[in-house]
Amino acid sequence: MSQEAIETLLAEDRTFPPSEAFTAQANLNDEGIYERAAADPVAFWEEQAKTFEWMEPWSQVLDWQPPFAKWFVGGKLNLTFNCLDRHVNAGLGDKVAFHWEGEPGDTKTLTYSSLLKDVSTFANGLKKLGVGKGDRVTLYMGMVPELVVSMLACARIGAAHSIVFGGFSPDSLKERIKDSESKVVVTCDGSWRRGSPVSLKKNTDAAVAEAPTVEKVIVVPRLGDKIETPMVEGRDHWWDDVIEGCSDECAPEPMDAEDLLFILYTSGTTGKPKGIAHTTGGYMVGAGMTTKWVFDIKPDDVYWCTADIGWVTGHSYITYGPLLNAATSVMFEGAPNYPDEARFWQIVEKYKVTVFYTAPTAIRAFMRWGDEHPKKHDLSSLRLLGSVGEPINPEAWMWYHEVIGGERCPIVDTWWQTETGSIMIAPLPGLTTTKPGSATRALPGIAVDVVDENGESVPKGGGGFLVLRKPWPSMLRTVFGDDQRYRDVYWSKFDNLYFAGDGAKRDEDGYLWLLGRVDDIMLVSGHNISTMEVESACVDHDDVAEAAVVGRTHEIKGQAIAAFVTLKKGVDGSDDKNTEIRKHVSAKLGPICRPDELYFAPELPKTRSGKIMRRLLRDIAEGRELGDTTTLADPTVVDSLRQQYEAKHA
Ligand code: 6R9
Repeated sequence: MSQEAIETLLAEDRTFPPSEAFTAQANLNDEGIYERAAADPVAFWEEQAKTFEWMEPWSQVLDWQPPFAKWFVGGKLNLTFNCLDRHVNAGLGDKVAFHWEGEPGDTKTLTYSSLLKDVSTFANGLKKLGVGKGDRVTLYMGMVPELVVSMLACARIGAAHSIVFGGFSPDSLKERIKDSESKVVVTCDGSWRRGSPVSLKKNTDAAVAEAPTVEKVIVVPRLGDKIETPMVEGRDHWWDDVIEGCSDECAPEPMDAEDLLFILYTSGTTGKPKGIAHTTGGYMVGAGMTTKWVFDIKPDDVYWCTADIGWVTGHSYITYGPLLNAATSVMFEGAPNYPDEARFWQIVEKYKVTVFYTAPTAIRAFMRWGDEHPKKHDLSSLRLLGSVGEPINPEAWMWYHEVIGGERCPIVDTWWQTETGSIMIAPLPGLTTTKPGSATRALPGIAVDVVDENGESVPKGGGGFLVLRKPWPSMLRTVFGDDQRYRDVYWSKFDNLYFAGDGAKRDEDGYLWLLGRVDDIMLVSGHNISTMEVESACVDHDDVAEAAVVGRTHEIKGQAIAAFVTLKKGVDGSDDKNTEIRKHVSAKLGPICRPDELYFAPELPKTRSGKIMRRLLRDIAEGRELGDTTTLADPTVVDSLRQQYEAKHA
């Protein structure tokens, strides 16, 4: 990192302490919790675990044989009992668990007692089809209530779910079904995508044709006669036929704390996707507690996480975390810009959403679409805002704070991963003074550090690799079926430290600034420069909506900086504008960080979960063949960028 760039970043002097009123009502408002947790993390997590209901107590809190952890050893529990029965037994049966809103505007209300019945009924249906404890079930569905019901039904009977995002191709689905050796696939006939019916069943058929472990396919009718749905005799069953005649009571299967709860595949830059394995007890404690602390969930809240359940954010913060806290949530099937760009704000107003959790990519899109959309709606119910998935640029943070939060809502920027299971770094909204762009500090009980190449902590003001020094309850236990890969990817860079793959910096106050994946850090004339900071400086220019920055090989400097920029609505991408933006970056971060090349792009290449794929831009900037593009949300985006790039370099 260049000295100028460090100084600029650390010069972020806007700070936002929680209001006294927020602190007074917050679930956590005693600063001492950090110290107590750090003094004895194992005892701290044991105390948290006791807030849930167990069928049998554990004999040991943590058995740590690096890098393999067992938490709450010998403890028995059922996660769905804690998500559902526990609340129904406490008299909350009529409380709304989900306000479900379909893309076309159809709605459903699921209460805690109705959800328990639906889960139990489908659990019995799965049993009838031969699914039992230890089996795996792949769920390839849209954002319909049956998806939540299916995941919980699996957990009810001790089968592990493996959810594959409904936007993935038949090939990706096939790979994941085969790796998990799933016995059953639950899918939908199709799903709505911006007003058009999209078939899911046909993709499932193509995948299952080459996945011999699958015995049964269960199909949820979402689109009905809007789409053609061929059924294979003997193998395929409609959802309604499966549950026909099933009892709505199903005793929760006693699960060992370390029994597999789910597998979720993450695709890295190379190799086949990794099946991240999470187990029952530790995951429950992590997802449950962080929801309570970070989102400050109260009985009257209406909480909305806009993620898809196909990603870990949806697992932990749509399904398990909120249900563990008896929360009322919104679950939304559609897109933020269909039928128009105000759809999210219309939903916030309709359900009087109080806690709202979304991603920087969405926030930057809202900024680009203009303030008029949120301004049309009453957002005064909001009291807390969250962000996840990528570093949030200070500019986007400020917009979120002002335009969506009306300057009154604390923002929790939450850093975590599929592998960590639950949030690791985030403000506690009643305690932490926030700074735009910083995820602030590790949660109580989480031992985050920033280290150099040798695994030594860097001093305040320095940057390096983000690591976790101690095991935590919701950590991944392994890569499904591949312990060696688990060691290699996460535990081999440093001895006994979990390496997250992200770069980070710690400022003089000890605040953490996430810099993105370490592969995305550039080396320009001997200076480490994070793509993230140059992007933030680009977005800081009034006309820029979004930016992606990569390094490309340069004979003299080692790497040269190339920036790909989308402009706000109505701004013209002239040569003058190009120079102006590059100068702006130079003025903010120092001349060393000034992009050598800047391209205007109508869209940036992103994964289906909204993360910018810099790897592909690097391929374009280096004039290389494009690597794997199967996880791209819109493959045409890279073709158009490549043409532009080649035209300029011809
Ligand atoms: C939850 C989720 C994990 C990667 C992670 C990091 C990036 C997530 C972030 C963030 C900066 C944040 N990331 N949250 N970077 N600030 N608040 O996104 O899981 O899909 O596994 O991605 O996402 O690079 O390593 P996953």
